[in-house]
Amino acid sequence: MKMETVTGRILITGALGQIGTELSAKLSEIYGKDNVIATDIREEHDNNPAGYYEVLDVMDLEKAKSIIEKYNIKIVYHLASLLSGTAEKNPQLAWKLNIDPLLFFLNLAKDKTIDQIFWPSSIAVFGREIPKQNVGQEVPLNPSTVYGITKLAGEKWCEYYFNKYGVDVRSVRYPGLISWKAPAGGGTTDYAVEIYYKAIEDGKYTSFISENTAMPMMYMDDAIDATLQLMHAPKETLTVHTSYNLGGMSFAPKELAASIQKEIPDFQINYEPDFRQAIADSWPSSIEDTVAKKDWNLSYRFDMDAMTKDMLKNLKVKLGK
Ligand code: AKB
Repeated sequence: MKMETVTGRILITGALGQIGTELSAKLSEIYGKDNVIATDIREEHDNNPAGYYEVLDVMDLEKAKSIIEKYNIKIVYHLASLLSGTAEKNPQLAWKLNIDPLLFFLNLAKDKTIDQIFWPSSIAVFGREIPKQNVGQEVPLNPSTVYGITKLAGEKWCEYYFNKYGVDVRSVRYPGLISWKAPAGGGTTDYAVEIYYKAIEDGKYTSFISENTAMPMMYMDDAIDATLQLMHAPKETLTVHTSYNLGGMSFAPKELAASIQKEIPDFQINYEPDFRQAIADSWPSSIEDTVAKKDWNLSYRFDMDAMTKDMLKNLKVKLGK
């Protein structure tokens, strides 16, 4: 891949998380690892592919500022966030962690200290008073979860800073993300990651989401491609300044289990829904993303069966099976 040049360096928060792990690697490949500074709250960072690593609790805004200055950061991928399951248990922490650092980075962009921000929103912004299927870009947003409220507020802040100060902040509403490199943590869609580990390790899985509850999902390779397509798109082509819908695919636990059974015929699944079922019930089952396709050529490479094949192949190697 041809290496791109950047006028300043790139900072990633939450770099050891599910998205951050893969985005750090991809950005290091594209821009050169010396241009990528990975940060996360964790001390250990053995497999960090970026050129630099700094321990950062993203709520420590003084430290964040000193890292921005030290490395001449111009682009921020601000990924650190509490996800839906964890946020429901810690509403106040979720509000502080999911909003304060976003506002901090938006203000740095307003003051022209940094040039561009990526911030992830989620399908959690959707809630009641809309159809379950093919939810469009512009619909009433009525989240019923703490996480959804933080993501909706964040989207509105992004739009406000764009409208008022011309801040170049870009965002997508990620569906559930499925990947094998780093585990998911604290989300409602995490069952769709755990199921693959358990299929390989135990041949069976107990799902905390009920068998027919479909949610929008996406393989991580497609999510990383979409993120970079959006960040590289010419500013003038973008028409959404809250957050772009990403549809990916839509499936229920029963359908994912059937996809795994094509590869592991003896795999068994049963269902014990927990508090996350109510969160899943409040979300759409599928998302429509024609605006992203039109504005910045969003496209996907993986359907459910292609994802299952790739997940199982890579996880078997990772788990030594
Ligand atoms: C979660 O389940 O909380 C996340 C999300 C859909 O944003 N994966």
